[in-house]
Amino acid sequence: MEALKRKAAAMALTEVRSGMRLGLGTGSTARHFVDLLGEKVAAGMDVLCVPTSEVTATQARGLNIPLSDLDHLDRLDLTVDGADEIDPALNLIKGAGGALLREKIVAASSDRMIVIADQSKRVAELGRFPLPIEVNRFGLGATRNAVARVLAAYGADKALTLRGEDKGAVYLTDGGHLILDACFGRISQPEALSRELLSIPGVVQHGLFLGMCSKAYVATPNGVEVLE
Ligand code: ABF
Repeated sequence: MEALKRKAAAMALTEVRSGMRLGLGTGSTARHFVDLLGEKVAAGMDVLCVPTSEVTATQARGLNIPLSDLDHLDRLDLTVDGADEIDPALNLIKGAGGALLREKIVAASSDRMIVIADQSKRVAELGRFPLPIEVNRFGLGATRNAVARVLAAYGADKALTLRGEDKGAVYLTDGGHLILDACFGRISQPEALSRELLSIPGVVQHGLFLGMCSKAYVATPNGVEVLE
């Protein structure tokens, strides 16, 4: 599996040119990309990067990859990131790694977003994977109920869980928020669901990335498939 992820990452790296401003994704597949980018930087490639998480920032610093942020860079040329699900239209579910808010801000600030993944991430319809919904700590009970009402209207009749609650340590994002994971089975109206979730004041962001990804490199045992 790791070899497959690395192959997808290597394909995405072929799109990177010296002088580019890059968004660096989060997760085990994006980690391979950052590793390989580090080798290019060591060999003289000139890039300036914005990481999507503290974990990725730490990795990139360790590889001497020059970093900046979106206070200093208005636009990025390309973001390369992983995903939890990819549908045939390249709509995504992201956020298993908890970095969805920064990932979405960085992707939205990029001219192009490329996803790298192994074939297990391909789905005919989004929703098999729980949808992460990042929420503010203030008013959690009310926000959770409001989210549950929206989910019920969209067919998510299974549990809505607060990430980490079952382990006795609630998960906190880099931004200090919490994550609710919502099980759908299938999400038949992702755009409408996205709008409704974002209309709840306590919802900071969710893991539906709709119309943001322009290309995906998906590694299979027979080679890397390009979806666009
Ligand atoms: C990030 O890492 C997340 O948005 C996504 O949830 C996850 C994918 O991780 P992996 O590459 O480890 O499967 O991209």
